[in-house]
Amino acid sequence: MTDTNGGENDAEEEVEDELLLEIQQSIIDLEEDRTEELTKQAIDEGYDPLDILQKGLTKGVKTVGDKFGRGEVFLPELAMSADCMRAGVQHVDPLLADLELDDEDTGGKFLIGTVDEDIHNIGKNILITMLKANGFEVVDLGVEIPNEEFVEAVKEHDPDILGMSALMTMTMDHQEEVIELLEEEGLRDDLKIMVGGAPTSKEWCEEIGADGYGDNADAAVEVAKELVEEHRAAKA
Ligand code: B12
Repeated sequence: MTDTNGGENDAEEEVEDELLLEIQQSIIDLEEDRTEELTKQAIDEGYDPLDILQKGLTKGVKTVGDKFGRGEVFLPELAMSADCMRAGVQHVDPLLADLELDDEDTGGKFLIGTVDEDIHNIGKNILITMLKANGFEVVDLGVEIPNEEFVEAVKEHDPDILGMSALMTMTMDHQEEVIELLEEEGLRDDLKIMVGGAPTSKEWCEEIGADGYGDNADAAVEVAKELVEEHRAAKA
């Protein structure tokens, strides 16, 4: 199994930078305009777009998610935090699109979707931007993809990698179910499988027999590159 925890851009790291902390706080305060303004300021000041994304925006939205989990805020606040996130991401996204992690262009084909009963797509879409920036051809199936639809899409698109995003403990089992279905259809060994999303982990990836995990988009792209190479080498 291939994985990485994201190295220097690890979202779990303690953030000390004032502006990044302000970006986090603007999401916690649900001030969408402020998030947008501060994100633009950070871009103008030359901050690394991955830092803005991971140490600012993502940490902020996850804090609101934690409060929601503890019953301290409710669905309207959760939705507003997503609006804040998007207000920032729309400005970071074009920079991510230009961000090649290295010179190597593997030219891999990545099929991706969010699993059934799950509508979360902000993280998936960020990952897609970064995969494309790194030379991947991406087929995005969208959200709430039934297990069988993943299998049909694998048959249709013949990807190097299938990626499944799941943001909820009650939907992550679909990742395992899709792998089982692919096994039943004799397709499992013809592709690499990556899993991601907040409740997933390296351990979960191993447990369900996936090939790779990434806890953020740049880590995931690095893993994807290795897996494409492995896949191409095995096919050669
Ligand atoms: C924003 C948000 C929403 C938004 C989603 C908007 C959208 N279009 O995506 C809205 C308000 C709509 C929403 C709805 C709900 N949500 Co919500 N939501 C969140 C929140 C706060 C942030 C998610 C997010 O965007 N994070 C930012 C991105 C950048 O990070 P990310 O998604 O993790 O993605 C990164 C990595 O994980 C990785 N990655 C992601 N996908 C993949 C895939 C692959 C293959 C790989 C390799 C890597 C990878 O790369 C990404 C980029 O770095 C989370 C809290 C959290 N801790 O995640 C709760 C959370 C996921 N939601 C939760 C819940 C319960 C819900 C609702 C059921 C609430 C309700 N009562 O209706 C509904 C779900 C409806 C449904 N059927 O899906 C819970 C789930 C709890 C659980 N244990 O399962 C959470 C954890 C909040 C909580 N603590 O309670 N939500």
